Amino acid sequence: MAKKRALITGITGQDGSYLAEYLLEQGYDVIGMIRRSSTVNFERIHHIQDKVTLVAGDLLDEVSMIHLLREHRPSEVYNLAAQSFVQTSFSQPVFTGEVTGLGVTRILDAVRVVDPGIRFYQASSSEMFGKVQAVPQSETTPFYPRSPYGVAKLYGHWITVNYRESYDMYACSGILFNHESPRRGLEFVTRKITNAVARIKLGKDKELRLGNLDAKRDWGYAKDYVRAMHLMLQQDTADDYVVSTGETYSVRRFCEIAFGHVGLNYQDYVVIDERFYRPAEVDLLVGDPAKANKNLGWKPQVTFEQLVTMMVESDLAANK
Ligand code: NAP
Ligand code: G4F
Repeated sequence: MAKKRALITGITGQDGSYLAEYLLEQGYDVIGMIRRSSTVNFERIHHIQDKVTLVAGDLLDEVSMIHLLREHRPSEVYNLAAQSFVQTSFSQPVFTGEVTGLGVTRILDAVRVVDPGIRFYQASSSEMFGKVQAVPQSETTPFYPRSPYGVAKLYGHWITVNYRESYDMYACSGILFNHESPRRGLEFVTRKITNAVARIKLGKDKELRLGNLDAKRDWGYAKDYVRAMHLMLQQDTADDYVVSTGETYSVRRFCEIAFGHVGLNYQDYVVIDERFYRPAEVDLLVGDPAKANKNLGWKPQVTFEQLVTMMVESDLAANK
């Protein structure tokens, strides 16, 4: 049987790197779309670089994606590329809209033009629930985004649904809650904390400056979540799914566990800094993963405490 072939946009990111590993394990040919930059940023994929095919393209440029889809003819496309940092979306709202919002139309339309039979996954986000209208949040909970990023993702979600309904495309929107790992970008709160814990423990830093410690998130492990993306594209019919753990913890609790793991008290090191507050906050996210559990047979395997300690241990090793 011919090998399955998948295109991943955002392969240099946290999720792209784990998804590429996972699809290689499943026997796929993996094509990774990378954007041109003046320096190479392959840290997360250098260990699999000789096993994947990297091709140039950009979500801002539909023609680039039409060309690479024509040349490589994947059977599945995973659109993970985005300006994904919520804080930056407040200072760069137009750019975020172009990439994270309109970028989805560009790639969906490229798929429609080249081969509407290609299966499509869109990386949607629990940020779309924003000021939550129900607890926990499920596929039927109304959306109320609280950031330009959340608004852009909501556009991406609905254009995915619209292309599915208009052109009968197999297009899925995965509404993923926060997922973290040792490969998480250093600007996101979890990795910012675990990296600081390691540096403080090793005597390299003295404090950690954070914003709102009372925000609550449903945090899972990125490696668990890429399995759900793949499962969504293996069903008889395309659908949208919430992917989450069903548990929620505050940033403060994350700090307690992370500092506690190395025998420190977070209150001795964390300094509240107004610069890290957001113009509008998402106070609470907790997802209901029942549909993904039932239809996809998906369940997370790593607990919150295991995730936090795994990230601290990894940052201790990296900072030594
Ligand atoms: P990430 O680490 O920030 O990775 C983003 C990727 O997008 C990078 O590979 C980046 O390339 C690429 N990219 C950015 N702009 C691009 C453009 N114009 N053209 C092509 N590629 C571009 O994000 P992540 O955490 O892996 O998340 C993956 C996706 O899931 C994102 O869409 C994110 O919004 C969404 N999501 C994430 C979470 C989460 O908790 N992680 C939850 C829900 C949804 P460079 O390396 O060149 O910058
Ligand atoms: O780690 P964060 O920046 O992630 P956020 O905003 O929840 O977004 C992440 O998850 C979304 C899914 O819901 C993704 F779609 C998105 O791409 C991204 O991956 O912030 C988490 C919470 C926020 O409430 C923030 O206000 O932590 C709070 N926080 C407190 N101090 C901080 C800080 N966040 C950051 N980044 N830095 C701080 O110093």
